[in-house]
Amino acid sequence: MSTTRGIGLGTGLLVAAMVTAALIAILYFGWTVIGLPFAPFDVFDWTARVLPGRVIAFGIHTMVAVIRGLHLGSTATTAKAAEQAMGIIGLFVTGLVAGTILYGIMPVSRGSYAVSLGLAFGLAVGVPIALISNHVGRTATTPPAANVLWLVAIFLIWGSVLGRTYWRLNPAAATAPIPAREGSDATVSVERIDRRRFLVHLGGSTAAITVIGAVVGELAEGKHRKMMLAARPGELWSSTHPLPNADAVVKPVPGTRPEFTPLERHYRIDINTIPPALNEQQWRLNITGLVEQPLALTLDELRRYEPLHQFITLACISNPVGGDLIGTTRWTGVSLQRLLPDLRLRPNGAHLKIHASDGFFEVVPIETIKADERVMLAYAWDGVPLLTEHGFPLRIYIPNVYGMKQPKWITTIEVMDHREPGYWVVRGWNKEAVMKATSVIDVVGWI
Ligand SMILES: Nc1nc2c(c(=O)[nH]1)N[C@H]1C(S)=C(S)[C@@H](COP(=O)(O)O)O[C@H]1N2
Ligand SMILES: [Mo]
Repeated sequence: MSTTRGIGLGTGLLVAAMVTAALIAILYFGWTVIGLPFAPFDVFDWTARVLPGRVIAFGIHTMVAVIRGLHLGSTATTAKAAEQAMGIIGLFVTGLVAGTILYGIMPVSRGSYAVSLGLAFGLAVGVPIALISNHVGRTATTPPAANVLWLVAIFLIWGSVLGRTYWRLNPAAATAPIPAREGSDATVSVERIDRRRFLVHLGGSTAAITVIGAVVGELAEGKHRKMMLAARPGELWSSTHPLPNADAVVKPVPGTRPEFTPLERHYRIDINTIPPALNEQQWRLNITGLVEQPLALTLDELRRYEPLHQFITLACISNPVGGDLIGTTRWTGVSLQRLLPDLRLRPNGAHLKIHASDGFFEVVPIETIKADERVMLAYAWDGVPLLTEHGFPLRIYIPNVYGMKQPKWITTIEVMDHREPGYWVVRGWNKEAVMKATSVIDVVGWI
């Protein structure tokens, strides 16, 4: 009854699934509790940047259609959750595939080879993931060297556990120390019990790690989220001021979407699984390129300029008619027209390239700024500093174009003598992205 390939593919997959699930839970725990990198999100974000724009557009379009078609709730929130799930599933499947290959080529003769082979697999999977994660660097708040060490170490452990387990589950290996008589029923049943016990043991410990990692991580995450949402309700401009249309004769029917979008209901769209968290103390608005003197402005310096307040409706180009990827709030910032003289451009400076911390960018002609004082660098929405997910500490407003041309999390303004296409235009999206007027009837009321 004894065979050389003693464990079936099903068992092999089960082992890889258990060990990879535990690995993901440990990464999650390390991220939420200590701030170490959560590789699945970083790798997802990297993929979203390198894939062709058409593929991404198709993905977004499909996701929006499915979320709307199935009434899955807020498009932006559901889409972000789906992206995060895709990142995690991506790592899980990578673990399954790598585990299955490892299992397929596992030598049965010597345990030490098995562990070395497992370690080699850990390196082969872990090193690229660590490099990509560090390159994107979105999730980690710990130093880069620590991040690479952590990820490589975790994947080495993953590989060695897999290697050892596959070898251990193999009857040829398991019986090696016992003088086994081929075909002896006694030996086979001892082996079976022993392997089953081993599997149960492995299942128990990986399940425990997975559950503890996920639960503790989730608790830590919940705390962060609450802290972020503690958006001082009394400080909101809208909580102490009537809206401009407050005493209009025509009143909207109940159920009509509000003309002013509550901050926590404003859609969020960007290329990040986790929004960049910039630190106000360390942050500067760098002015570089064709200027007499490079500058590094603090947020307070920008706030000292006369503020400009505007009610702005922002929409995503992926918003279908009647969709929820659109929102209106009161933006506060400094008009670029007002700021321009202080930037001291060289005579050939004709365009501003706006760089964001996530690699997003857009180019604005000086002409546009000179012609329209509404172009502004905004630091507040509804009277409070921008929320992290909406671009803290600084974003731009350019009238009449879709969100895809309006960087959040701005870090640098580079003065150039030529125009360049923006992030999404480079990826083949609409060049002008001029916002189309839309009108929606949310509910019909009658008297
Ligand atoms: N840095 C950065 N800015 C960005 C994006 C991004 O991916 N990165 N996405 C843009 C897109 S496509 C839209 S629709 C708007 C959405 O802004 P909001 O999330 O605050 O509603 O942000 C824009 N600014
Ligand atoms: Mo967008």
